[in-house]
Amino acid sequence: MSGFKFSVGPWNVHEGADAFGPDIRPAIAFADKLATFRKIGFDAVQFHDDDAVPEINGLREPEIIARARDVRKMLDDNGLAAEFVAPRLWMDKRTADGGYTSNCPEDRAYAMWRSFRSIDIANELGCDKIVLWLAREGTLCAESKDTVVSIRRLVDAVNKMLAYDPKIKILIEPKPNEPIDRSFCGTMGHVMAVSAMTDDPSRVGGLLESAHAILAGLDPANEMAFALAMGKLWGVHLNDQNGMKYDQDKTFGAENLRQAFNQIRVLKDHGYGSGGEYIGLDVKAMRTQPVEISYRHLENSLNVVRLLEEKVDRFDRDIQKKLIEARDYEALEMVVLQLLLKG
Ligand code: XUL
Ligand code: MN
Repeated sequence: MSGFKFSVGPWNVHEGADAFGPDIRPAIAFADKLATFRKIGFDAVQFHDDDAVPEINGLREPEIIARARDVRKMLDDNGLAAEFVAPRLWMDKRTADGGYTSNCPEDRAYAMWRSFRSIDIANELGCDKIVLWLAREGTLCAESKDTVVSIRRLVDAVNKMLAYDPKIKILIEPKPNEPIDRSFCGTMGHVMAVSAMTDDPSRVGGLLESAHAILAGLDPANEMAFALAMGKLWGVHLNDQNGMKYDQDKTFGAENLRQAFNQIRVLKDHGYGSGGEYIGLDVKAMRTQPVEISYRHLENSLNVVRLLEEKVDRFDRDIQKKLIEARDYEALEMVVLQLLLKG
């Protein structure tokens, strides 16, 4: 039994295409995904704007709202909530140079249009969180953008979203690179700094994805702790990653169990979830996985979280305290390794 509530995105069950090869599994209908999500233990769904309203660019605002309302009914029918809506600002030609920080004013206006529509959709789905994964907000050519101007543009875009809806919260999901080379918002420290620059820092927080922290050469649990210390960790994307290469979105704990243990430890120790926050997963099935068993990575990740919650409960805090007092960190490390190695 977990003390957490869990969420997942429809993109986490996918057709297996990667940068070097096409789809390899048939698509699973959105309605079927919802039913299976509920069955395997999820409480909520994460959305991109066009996960909820496909072909959004070709629709007018009332139609977008009507379609989002239909999705709300599907969620209700399955006993699921919506966690957040994220504008997908990386698939359209108009975001080739970024959205909020594009050099072209028309592109920036398009990015705002998608952001406002995401807020409209969130309102229909009954959630108050907008996630900004700033996919192309950075540079491919270092000299192509003025970074100072770009950071101000980013803050300006967030301010416009805050003004559009006085109840909406913005969660920035940092990532240091991919698909962009030099990201403007690569770590949780950047996110907290951007938050502080906005018109209402109390409504701008962070979502930490494990793999993104590892790609930045940082420890995911430490990154989570940084935002927790500021009361601003409002979402997580648990997954795993084998070193600093392409974004892998592996099953949580599959590469580094101790790092995974410490993420659950920091979340549990600091009451993550008590404000309604979800343990979100952002994991992808391997390309080799047959469609009939293409939810396995989600089930495995949920199981790893639950097993690590037990390990955190069994972590002997008295011994931890004594070894800290004795400054015997070698022994403390072994206590953790034994905890993880023994059944
Ligand atoms: C990309 C990534 C995204 C965001 C949502 O690396 O993690 O899926 O989580 O837009
Ligand atoms: Mn993510």
